Amino acid sequence: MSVAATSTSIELLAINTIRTLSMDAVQKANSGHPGTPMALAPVAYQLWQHNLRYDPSQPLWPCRDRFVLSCGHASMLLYSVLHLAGVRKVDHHGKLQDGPSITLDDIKNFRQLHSPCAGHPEHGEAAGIETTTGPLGQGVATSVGMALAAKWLATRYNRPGFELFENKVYVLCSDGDLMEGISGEAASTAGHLKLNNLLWIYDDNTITIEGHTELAFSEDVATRFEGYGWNAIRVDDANDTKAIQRAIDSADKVTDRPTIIVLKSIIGWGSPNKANTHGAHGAPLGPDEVKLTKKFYGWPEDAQFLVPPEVTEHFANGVGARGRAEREQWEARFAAYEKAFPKESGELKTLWAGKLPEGWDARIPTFAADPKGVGSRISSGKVLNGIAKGFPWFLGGSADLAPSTMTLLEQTDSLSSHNYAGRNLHFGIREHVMGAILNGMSLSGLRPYGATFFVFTDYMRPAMRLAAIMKQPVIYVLTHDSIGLGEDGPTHQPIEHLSACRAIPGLDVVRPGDANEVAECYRAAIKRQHSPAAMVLSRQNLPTLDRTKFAPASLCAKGGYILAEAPSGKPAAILMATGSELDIAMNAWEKLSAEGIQVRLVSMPCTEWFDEQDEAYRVSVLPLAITARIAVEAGVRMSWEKYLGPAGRFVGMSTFGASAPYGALYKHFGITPENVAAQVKAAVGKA
Ligand SMILES: Cc1ncc(C[n+]2csc(CCOP(=O)(O)OP(=O)(O)O)c2C)c(N)n1
Ligand SMILES: [Mg+2]
Repeated sequence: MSVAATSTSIELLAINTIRTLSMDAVQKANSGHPGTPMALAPVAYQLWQHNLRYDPSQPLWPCRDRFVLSCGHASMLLYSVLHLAGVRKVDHHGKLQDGPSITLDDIKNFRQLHSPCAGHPEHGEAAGIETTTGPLGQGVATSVGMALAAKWLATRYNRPGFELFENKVYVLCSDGDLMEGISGEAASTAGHLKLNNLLWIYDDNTITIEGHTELAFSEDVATRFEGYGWNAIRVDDANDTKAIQRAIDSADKVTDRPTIIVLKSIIGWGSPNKANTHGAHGAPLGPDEVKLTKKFYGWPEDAQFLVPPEVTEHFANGVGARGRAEREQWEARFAAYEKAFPKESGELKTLWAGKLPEGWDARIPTFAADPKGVGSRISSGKVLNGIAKGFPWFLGGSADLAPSTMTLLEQTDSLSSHNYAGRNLHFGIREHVMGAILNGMSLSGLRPYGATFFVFTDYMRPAMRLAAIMKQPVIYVLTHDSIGLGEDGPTHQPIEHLSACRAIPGLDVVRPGDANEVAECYRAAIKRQHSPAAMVLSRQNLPTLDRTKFAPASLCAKGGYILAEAPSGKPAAILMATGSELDIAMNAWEKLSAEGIQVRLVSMPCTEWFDEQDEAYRVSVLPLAITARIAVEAGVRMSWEKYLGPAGRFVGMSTFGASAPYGALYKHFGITPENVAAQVKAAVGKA
């Protein structure tokens, strides 16, 4: 390979600045991956300087192109570019600040506490980090949601002569990204949906941590992607910015497919010690090799964190000036659009402000008391539809289970390559990428939900975890939430999943106990704009409680509340339950009350919300003095210890379930009003 086959000297200087900043930061931190930033500096330069519609002075311009570094271990590449491009700082509320998003000092503090330059790019730490990456495969998968959101917004809001949304999504990805199965789900989906606004650039460097990709990866990636319905282009030299530009230009002309550019590169390019190119994955080069490499680049050997002023100026005159002009043109267009389309522009402004539309919850139904009741998946379906009517950018779908998860929105269309404005999404049987697509949509301002059986959160958990890390208010609609699903048996019966989901910090795990709790829990969940929520719903019918006799369901917003007090007002025990076990606990409460045993019944649809309440409220519901505490939940005990205390008792599951009608299963596993009542009696010493 040439030093830089066709780059001009200022380009080469800019590219080498990215490289040396990355090398120096990794060296100073004595940790991180310099080799990939060194190899990918030319393509990153080319994308930012000549292609991205991105105004560094307005990094949250909603119609910007998105750049995703899926190989998050190469984070210094992103930080170097954000610094050099002069991306401006934005605070945690999205307000522009003076000064740069990434300062040179931040780069000097790469991987140190409180530096926005974390080991892997963390969305929210600095403007320009469009999504959190690091778990390989998540970035490429999230990019599909971003591209889809751009298409949805364009189809819904563009008008002839007012092309507001034309944005694209550019992704750099690595061998690891494409080895991970989620990339297959993502590419399959993007190909099916013909997302021509999506471009992945695959760093085909034939090396991963253990060595040559021959060890574990031998497919022909271009052919694989052609099979997915993608356009595949090969570029043989990662230093050849002209060839890279030709490939991008040809991708631009393809109207019916996403594009992957398979870009051959040499990791640690420029480092003279070939043996070390392997080590360059996860290790700094070492001071001697840094010097030799700088010499090779024609760089002052002893200079560190050197940013030649002409490079800063070059970026300002490039992406800076171009991006600003594009954004200003767009703003003029939007100003005209506002006059011509006040309703649509009003919606967009609300969406961009991250606000809920006025009256969004006015059509959430309330449900009449009904001893037979309905499955909470059914009431969930009604509530989702009620919300959707007043919330235009609330949309979602299921991983091929809509008839079971009840997530189909009436009066709207399916989203497809023929109609990107549809609001019923069909993710196919691809839970993992569904989770990531929801993240990408949410990062683009939409309010998405995705549905599957609760047990299959195992297939989606990595993306749920990232939603929580990124504080994205994604909604998961998770039905068939326990042994209550019955005959499908242990593979389909979640046991540990409530506790496993509660273990994810920042994920609201919500398990409403009747139809009105479903309604109020959705109302509370949607209002929370900085945390994802898992709505955990039953297949089987749950009686709709008579709220004239019991506390109002609106108390669900507090996470846990006294549903029914001990008749004397002086409880000797507290009975807690969630979801489908609320009815079982209610039955036990009635039995015990009739026998004169004083027990308080607490409905606890969301422990995360409850834990957020002030202490006065929490102890008013769970007084410290009452140590006779019993929890009922058709899952494992793990997440209940904090409420149960040492004297607590738990009625639930400790093994996998079984295949049988659900009534038989509840009996078999002892989750019955009789057993609950017996446990309460034992706890208060009246057994
Ligand atoms: C899901 C996941 N598994 C494992 C890792 C740990 N890891 C970081 S980089 C890497 C492989 C690097 O190879 P490649 O993806 O080809 O990137 P390159 O080193 O070529 O930049 C691995 C396994 C990870 N980040 N994510
Ligand atoms: Mg590699």
